[in-house]
Amino acid sequence: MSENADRPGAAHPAGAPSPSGSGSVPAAPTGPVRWDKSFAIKVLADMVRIRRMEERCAELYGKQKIRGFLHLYIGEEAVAAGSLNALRADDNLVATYREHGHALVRGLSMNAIMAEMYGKQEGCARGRGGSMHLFDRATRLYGGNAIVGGGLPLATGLALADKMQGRRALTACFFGDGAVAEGAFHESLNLAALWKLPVLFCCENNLYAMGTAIERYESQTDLCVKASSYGLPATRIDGMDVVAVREATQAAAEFVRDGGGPMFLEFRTYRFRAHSMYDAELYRTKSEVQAWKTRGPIHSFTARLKAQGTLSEDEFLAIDAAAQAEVDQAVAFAEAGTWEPVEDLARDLLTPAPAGPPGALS
Ligand SMILES: Cc1ncc(C[n+]2csc(CCOP(=O)(O)OP(=O)(O)O)c2C)c(N)n1
Repeated sequence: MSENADRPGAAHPAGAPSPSGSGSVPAAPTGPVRWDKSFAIKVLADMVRIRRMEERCAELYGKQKIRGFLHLYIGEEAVAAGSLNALRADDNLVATYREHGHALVRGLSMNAIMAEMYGKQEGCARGRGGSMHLFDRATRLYGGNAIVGGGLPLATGLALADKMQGRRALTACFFGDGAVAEGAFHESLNLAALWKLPVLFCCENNLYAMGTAIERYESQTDLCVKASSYGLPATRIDGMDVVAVREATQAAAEFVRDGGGPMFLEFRTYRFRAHSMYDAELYRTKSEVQAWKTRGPIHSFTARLKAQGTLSEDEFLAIDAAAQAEVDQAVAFAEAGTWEPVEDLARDLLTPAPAGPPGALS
């Protein structure tokens, strides 16, 4: 893996100094993993699949096979893999532009994701959305949203519809720390709390909004304080610890589904790559990034499983090889994909209503 520190056997210095930048680096998670082996391997494989898929996306971007914006999730995989493996298939999911991992864990095929990245019509949004707008009604993935905070009102509305229709499902809404500074965050939490809507607000706090550290744009950097001012329970979780993420999400999901109303989870995490593909990263030091990488979620989870004898190195290599093969297959699928014909371009546009007489209102 190109993120060398985050792989089995890589250097993992205990007690590495905290960076001078934003936030302190949590100690690497340790301790037993009390999951069935098959489940533990599924969660590990999900993280490895995300990592391998996105590493390839970065390469393909350099070759101009993938164009436009591309926001990688590398480093944050434990959040999607841990939380979405605690949800049910009939729960709704709303995410941001950094959503490739969420789509994959949700069950979209890597083929459909990669074809969408390429802009091919075999993609999950017929190639019209691209990286930031992965969408799939069959798995209840309601985007991929390029507007910071844009998913929160959508999730609140989905939950309102579910509540009115008596569906016992929740809507999990993922957003970055930057969204907490948006009006849409406050409007959504306010109404969701007032109407006791089944929304799980999942904040992926990677400590930066583009190149701005959280201390430089938030008056209150404890995001749980902000959320709980609306009267809903709010908890902070180590987002680099896939076990903690999954356990916390499962408990929260039960609370929300049982009619407890919305809940706010803040996952403290870190992106190892640039914000998007063009970013000189002048806002953080290399030592800060390195300190977080040594606590990478794939490395720490693998180390725990190995320490308790649940996973061997050969089994890890097999998971990794399967992920690489899946990526190869997805790239071949996207390469063989087709462009939407020009005559289809207006297909989803609404036909304008015939104009009435001047000044007429209907
Ligand atoms: C309403 C709005 N304002 C500004 C932008 C430009 N923008 C794109 S990403 C981003 C930073 C968001 O940071 P955060 O929510 O923490 O998510 P992260 O990228 O760290 O995952 C901004 C300001 C936007 N897309 N939408």
